[in-house]
Amino acid sequence: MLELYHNNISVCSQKVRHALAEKGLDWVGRHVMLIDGEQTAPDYLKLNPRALVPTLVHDGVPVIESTVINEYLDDAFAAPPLKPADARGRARMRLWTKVPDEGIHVACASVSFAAAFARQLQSEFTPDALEERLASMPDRARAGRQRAIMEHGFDVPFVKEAILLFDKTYQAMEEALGDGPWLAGQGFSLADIALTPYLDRLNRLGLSPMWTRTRPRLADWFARIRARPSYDRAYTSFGPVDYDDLLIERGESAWPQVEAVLAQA
Ligand SMILES: N[C@@H](CCC(=O)N[C@@H](CS)C(=O)NCC(=O)O)C(=O)O
Repeated sequence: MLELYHNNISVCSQKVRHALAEKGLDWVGRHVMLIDGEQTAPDYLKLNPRALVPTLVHDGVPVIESTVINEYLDDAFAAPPLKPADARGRARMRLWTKVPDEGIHVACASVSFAAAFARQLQSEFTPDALEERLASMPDRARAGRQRAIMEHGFDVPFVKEAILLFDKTYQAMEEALGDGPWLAGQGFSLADIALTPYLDRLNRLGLSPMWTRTRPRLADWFARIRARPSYDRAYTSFGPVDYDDLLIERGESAWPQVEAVLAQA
């Protein structure tokens, strides 16, 4: 049996749900309420000591880290393959699957926090409850970043750097897509699954002009991804706790600030 501890709007959870949907695998969802801090509950920490989602539990054995989980799924369940058949194709694919862990994931958390989550938390928690929440996070650097954004919003230098990293990553994707329809070449792969959440999130935050205005191949790629049946199953209606569109409401106002950062670069 496959159980997935996940969250409806978490990008890393989307990535794993996307791989499960492409593989056509059945799974049982265990929804973790991040806003309530369920990821730091003692029982969950036994599965994932990093206090993060997702965690896959396959026949009782936990597997953590979304990049590792997706490779695991592709290794454990052969068809349809989500890795290129040849060594060169796999190397190319893995360069892309490393991208989230090498910076874009933290950048995504910073941009999301500045554009939406900080205000959401500040409107739902008292200052004391927010302090308690920050104190319970095992990753102290993450807690520090969240505190800085709650205090200074888009003015924090690392938020500006995060926006520039997105710009650079989107440009690299635009160029790679000149060689074929998918990031690793001719076939859809874990590379495409790994990067999709990082367009989907910015799209939901109202920041799609980062690719719709100047990156036609990337815009087409994202449209092709969204046209696949797996997109809906992974991103929209996986139930019982489906996506919620709070981010769109909160994100519209972020574009002028993001545009200003890009214009200064
Ligand atoms: N490298 C990890 C990152 C996981 C991660 O950052 N998960 C976020 C949601 S996307 C989380 O659980 N956040 C909870 C928190 O910040 O307290 C992975 O790829 O699985």
